[in-house]
Amino acid sequence: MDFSKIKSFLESDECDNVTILTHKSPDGDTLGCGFALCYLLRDMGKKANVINNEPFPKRYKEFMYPDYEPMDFEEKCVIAVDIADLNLLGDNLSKYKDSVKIDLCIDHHITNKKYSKLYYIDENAAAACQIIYELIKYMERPVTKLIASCLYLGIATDTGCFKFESVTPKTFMIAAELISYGINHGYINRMMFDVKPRGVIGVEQEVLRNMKFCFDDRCAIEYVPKALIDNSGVESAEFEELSTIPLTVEGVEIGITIKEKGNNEYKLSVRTTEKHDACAFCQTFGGGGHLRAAGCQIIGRYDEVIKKITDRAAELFK
Ligand SMILES: [Mn+2]
Repeated sequence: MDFSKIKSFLESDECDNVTILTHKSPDGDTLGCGFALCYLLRDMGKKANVINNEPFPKRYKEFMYPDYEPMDFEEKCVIAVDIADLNLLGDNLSKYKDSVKIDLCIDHHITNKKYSKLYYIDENAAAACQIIYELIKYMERPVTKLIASCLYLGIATDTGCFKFESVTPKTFMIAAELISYGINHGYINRMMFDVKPRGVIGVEQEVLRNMKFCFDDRCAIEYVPKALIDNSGVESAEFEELSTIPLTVEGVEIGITIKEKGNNEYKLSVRTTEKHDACAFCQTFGGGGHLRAAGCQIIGRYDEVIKKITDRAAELFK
């Protein structure tokens, strides 16, 4: 798949009244793609909306959708961004889980299921927002300051503020061009990576206190009970960075975060150093993602879940 096909599709009459799908528990990358694409299409005179399983997080509002209003139309076209698997849409968007309904998918996950009619997948892109930027340039459409802000935020957050090994010269080149549109990148970085609500600190204290180490301290596991998040008074998007904590401990090669989602329902986030493949780890449980950061869902009693995870980790430390 190349940009020329995507360009002609986006310019065609077929591509109007567009619903843009973003993944559940939305992060900066999926929303950055969604809104940048939405503003691009609206600028081309088309009708487009972004939708998500949950309300859009307040955390990203000033940078991505300060004045966003959904448009009224009868949907003709559906585009998915940063979504590897239609299961990641969430229950409220389940009517889109039928792959014939998805016209185009733009993504950067190696584990993308290629569920759409058209797709553009570049697993070498550090963030899906990187692809959207290249696409807008390819189409010779204007990059507004708001579009630049959406895309910069998506790239910064998906790369841990340009720290991950997924970052390439192209990532920096694109980021450099994006900051030339006058966005306040220093402020975005500070709000995304340094500043957190008081409620998050309370949750981190609790989670750190109970962090478990195993396999000669090469694996760290933190557990986040649902009640802890619910009682924090902070929206869940603010806990995006929680899963990076275990790997910050010296000597840890695999950092695992277990978030309780419901009764016997857990979401795993796995982060690894260059010694291990986080994606392969999560694929064992039906999930996926990237080489150093991946996720999956596990159903079962907590003790069973812990056993499954440690058994899987044991294979790596044999
Ligand atoms: Mn992404």
